[in-house]
Amino acid sequence: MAAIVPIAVTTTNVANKTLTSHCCFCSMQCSLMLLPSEKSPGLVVKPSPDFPVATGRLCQKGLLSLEHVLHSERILEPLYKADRSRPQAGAWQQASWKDAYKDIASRIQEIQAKYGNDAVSVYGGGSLTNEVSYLLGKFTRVALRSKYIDYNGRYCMSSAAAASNQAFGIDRGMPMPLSEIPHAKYIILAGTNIAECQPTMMPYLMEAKKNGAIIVTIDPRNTMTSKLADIHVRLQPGFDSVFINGLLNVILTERLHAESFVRERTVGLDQLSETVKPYTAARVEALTGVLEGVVRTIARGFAKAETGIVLTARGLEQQVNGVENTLNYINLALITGKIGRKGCGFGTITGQANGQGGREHGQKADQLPGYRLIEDPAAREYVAKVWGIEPEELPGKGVSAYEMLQKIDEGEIKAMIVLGSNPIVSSPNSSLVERALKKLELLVVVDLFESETAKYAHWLLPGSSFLEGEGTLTNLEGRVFHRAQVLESPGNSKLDYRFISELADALGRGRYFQYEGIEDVFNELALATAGGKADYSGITYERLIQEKGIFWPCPAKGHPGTPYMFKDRFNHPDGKARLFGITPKMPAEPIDKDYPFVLTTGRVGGHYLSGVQTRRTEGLNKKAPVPIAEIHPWLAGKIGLGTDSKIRITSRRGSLVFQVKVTEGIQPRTVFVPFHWGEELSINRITNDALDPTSRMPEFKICAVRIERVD
Ligand SMILES: Nc1nc2c(c(=O)[nH]1)N[C@H]1C(S)=C(S)[C@@H](COP(=O)(O)OP(=O)(O)OC[C@H]3O[C@@H](n4cnc5c(=O)[nH]c(N)nc54)[C@H](O)[C@@H]3O)O[C@H]1N2
Ligand SMILES: Nc1nc2c(c(=O)[nH]1)N[C@H]1C(S)=C(S)[C@@H](COP(=O)(O)OP(=O)(O)OC[C@H]3O[C@@H](n4cnc5c(=O)[nH]c(N)nc54)[C@H](O)[C@@H]3O)O[C@H]1N2
Ligand code: SF4
Ligand SMILES: [Mo]
Repeated sequence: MAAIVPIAVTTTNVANKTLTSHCCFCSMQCSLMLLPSEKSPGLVVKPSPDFPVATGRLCQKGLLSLEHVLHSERILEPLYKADRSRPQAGAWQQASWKDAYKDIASRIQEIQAKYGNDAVSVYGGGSLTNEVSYLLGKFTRVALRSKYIDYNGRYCMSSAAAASNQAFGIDRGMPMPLSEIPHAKYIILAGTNIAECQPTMMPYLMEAKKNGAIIVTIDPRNTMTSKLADIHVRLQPGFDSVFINGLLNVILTERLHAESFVRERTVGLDQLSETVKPYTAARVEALTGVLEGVVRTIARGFAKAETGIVLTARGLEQQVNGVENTLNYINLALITGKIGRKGCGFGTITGQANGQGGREHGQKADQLPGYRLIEDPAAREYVAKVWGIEPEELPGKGVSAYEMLQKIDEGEIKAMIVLGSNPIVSSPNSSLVERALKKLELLVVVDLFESETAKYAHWLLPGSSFLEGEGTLTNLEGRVFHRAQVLESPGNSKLDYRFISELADALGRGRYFQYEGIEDVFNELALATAGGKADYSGITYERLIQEKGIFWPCPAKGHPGTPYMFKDRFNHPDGKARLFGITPKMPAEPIDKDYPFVLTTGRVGGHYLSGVQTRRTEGLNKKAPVPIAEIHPWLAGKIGLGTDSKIRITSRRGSLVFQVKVTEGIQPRTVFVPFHWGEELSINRITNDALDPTSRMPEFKICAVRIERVD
């Protein structure tokens, strides 16, 4: 590791002797400490017992998280491309922040004068703190006065959020803390690979197992997580709702449902019962290949278990039917009465570091802080008052992340500021994204590195890493916590929140962005959320530091926070949850004779998302330097795969070649490819950009492909 960035330790933490922070990667948000070390770079990361979530544990990514922060490729100065017409071709030139602001602001003003305010857009991320997420939303509406903002969480939690809102009237990924898991006697894990994606959650599942829990995993692959399972259901991607209807059918026909809970706390049973009637266990076996007996065993086991938990993640959510799939898993938890009491709950596992908080404070196209809807007159009035503007000055709702990229391609959006995302690697059908980025008159990327997206930028500005930016985040359980600053910003890099305020100033809107420090931003955020669904108004930095985290909603100063929601009521006005009978639909691109196999995509344990950080971490990259496609021996035989062969995967959008691993542990018609790489190793060049009609989530998990041997 070439550590050329000088490390300066600030006074913020010296008082504590050890420097503590939280890992920048997944939503577990494990706490870590930086201890002095003899070895370069002079600090070493150790797990910290300081945070009651993953006490004393870090996975490989957390242990190595310092490496990218100090990496020699960190961007340390504002950079620009002189040739504005073809930025991706020229070399970077260095500039001062003053010149950067001047040029960016004047180009934004020119573009807005010519095409209107909405021609400038913002694309945020779920790794950013609550404060930065909040400021990005405010900046777009108040400084740019544009309706176009969305963020990478659209690709992550949007189906889960829509389903939770429909069923429960509120979206907190896990409405109960992780500490409920060990009390569950039956646990269903669907489309979630916890062992690789939230490794420090595994001890909770292991403890449950020790306490006698049955664990069922539902996934097209036998994963590291399914090793823990008593039953693994190996489904072809796209069949979750068929399978769940089978479970619901057995439970309802055998009258195993929780009658009084369903009567008192839910509405919609009749419609649900009608819908699932045709899905007998025998029919589900015929449709999915899952044996009738297995359907019955799981249905009876879960319904009769004294306590139980259902957890879902992207496997079934990143589909055009992602909202409906999630709703069907919620049905299962509701009709069996497994919500609202000890050892029970339904949760969808949030992905990114601040995937929960990042979706609450106005980065989403249709939302204002606290989950308020931007088209709700009362919400507009309240937030406008907090921001010191008139409600009429607030724009309306924009469109989802991928649709913004489409609008660039169509010519409606002319400029974009990307902060905390790498959309050319993480968006589906990325040749459209490439074409769109090339059309932009102004692309500003604020990042730690020259990401694949930054290669198309006119300006690449040095942002702040997790060790530099103080702020608050909200973990997968809805626990808000404070993350201290540990290092000074290296070189001429800048705290993300300062960049946003200073650019607002350059645009002549600085009076709305006057903050002494980050705590000021939080206090304004807390006020803006008061009375909203995600209410932070009782939270202060002082409390967060003293209490080591507070669960929202926390609507008043002395309020203890809400670790466990839905004990007595759900968030719909009548207090009841909604059941939705789901008639399973086809994926956008079903297999056919030309494209006879299903491509699904996801993650490996050692890399994170678009890989910009983890591909620069030697210890992680060594283990997985390139993506490996997984196929079944049956499929390998069919294409005549030899020991040294690679495979070519072709979808309707293009063709890519991958190294291959043959494994019994995958559904025979399915090929799995991780998405952490760019350019010709980026699987998103060939994924499908069909969107869920409600959540606008792309169908990352299913597209039809052809597979050939390459020697
Ligand atoms: N190591 C690592 N950890 C991470 C991340 C990372 O990039 N790397 N990213 C973080 C983020 S942002 C997120 S969102 C989470 C994601 O966490 P997960 O959702 O757990 O991760 P994925 O690998 O995308 O998908 C999970 C599983 O879904 C399965 N699957 C595919 N299609 C289907 C289907 O139709 N039905 C069902 N039931 N399963 C299906 C896949 O085989 C895969 O094993 O992880 C977080 N943690
Ligand atoms: N095929 C396929 N595609 C997928 C998925 C899938 O399962 N399959 N999953 C989707 C999901 S769930 C997600 S969440 C998205 C994520 O997709 P992306 O948002 O593209 O992923 P990241 O790699 O987190 O991008 C973050 C970028 O911001 C930078 N960065 C990190 N922290 C900071 C910070 O604090 N400040 C600044 N200024 N920059 C920072 C990083 O260096 C990196 O370049 O990918 C989605 N795409
Ligand atoms: S489990 Fe998640 S938060 Fe914890 S160390 Fe690993 S990547 Fe970081
Ligand atoms: Mo995600």
